[in-house]
Amino acid sequence: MAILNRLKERLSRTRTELIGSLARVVRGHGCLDAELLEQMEEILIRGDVGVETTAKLLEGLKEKSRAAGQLKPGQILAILRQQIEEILGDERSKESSLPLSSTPHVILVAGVNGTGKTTSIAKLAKIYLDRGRTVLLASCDTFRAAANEQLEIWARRLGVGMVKNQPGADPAAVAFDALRAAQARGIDVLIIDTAGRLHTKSTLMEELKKIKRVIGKQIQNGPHETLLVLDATVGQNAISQARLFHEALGLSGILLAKLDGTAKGGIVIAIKDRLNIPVSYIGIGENLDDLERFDVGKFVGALFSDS
Ligand SMILES: Nc1nc2c(ncn2[C@@H]2O[C@H](COP(=O)(O)OP(=O)(O)OP(=O)(O)O)[C@@H](O)[C@H]2O)c(=O)[nH]1
Ligand SMILES: [Mg+2]
Repeated sequence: MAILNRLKERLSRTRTELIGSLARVVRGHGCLDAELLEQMEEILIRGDVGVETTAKLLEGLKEKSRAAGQLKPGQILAILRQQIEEILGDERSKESSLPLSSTPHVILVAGVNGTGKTTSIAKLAKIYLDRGRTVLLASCDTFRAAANEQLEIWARRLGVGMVKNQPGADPAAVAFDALRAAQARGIDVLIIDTAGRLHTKSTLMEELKKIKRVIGKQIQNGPHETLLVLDATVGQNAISQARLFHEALGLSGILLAKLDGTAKGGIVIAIKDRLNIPVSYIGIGENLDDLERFDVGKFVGALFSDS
């Protein structure tokens, strides 16, 4: 219960401004007509559910109402909730069992600058440490001089090792060294931080592909996870970022950071509906404990409570 309350509190802006507003107009209006549908559309789009996914949700409502006759407000909201749950699918939380496919289990973390990669990596490391796993971090953001330092601070706080090189070094070479070190030390999980921005000479995608290739040569099926960190506050642009990274890297999941403090949490629904890439984790704050495995039931439950 405490966990649900925390999630509810962190998602409060989306809960009140998206789901709460929908509930208010539905209850205030009383019946599903063109005017209500228009109001709902506006709220859904403002909450970043996206044009296509919004149209799909409202079409579903219209269909149900055609089949079942005039819907009561409670029914409208229940159908909406059910449709959102259907879009989000049945990804249940794997809270207690984070399977490790290999030793080390290698997680490559990518994303454009400022989305929350480094912070999220620290939180992810904490999740594994809390489950008794050993963790090594690799600082492959060799673009920014301060990047090593930033990850190093987290590594120190977490009490884990970190592999780095000089700014300007080849990120793939750092990844290679880190993997070697993880293998030599028998580390369970290697998490690789990467740059969000690069020199104009090379493209970010080529750099990331190279890191992936180098790891794949060194360890079977590596990297075992390729996570894209998206900033939940940037709006629909997150969808195009995800498309580009998925095309280049083949993502295993999305880590959606900064869901706290935004009213635009509808982006979760848009991501799943438009891209069909699982949202694996959500970031709900700036502290080490503020990362959760995404759980549809918990997420929808938190959003719809009080509505
Ligand atoms: N509120 C909130 N802030 C977050 C969350 N995740 C990250 N941040 C903040 O976002 C800012 C950027 O985070 P970083 O981890 O440095 O992002 P980055 O992607 O590594 O940035 P670059 O290395 O510059 O590309 C920091 O101020 C973080 O505290 C989150 O879930 N919630
Ligand atoms: Mg960073």
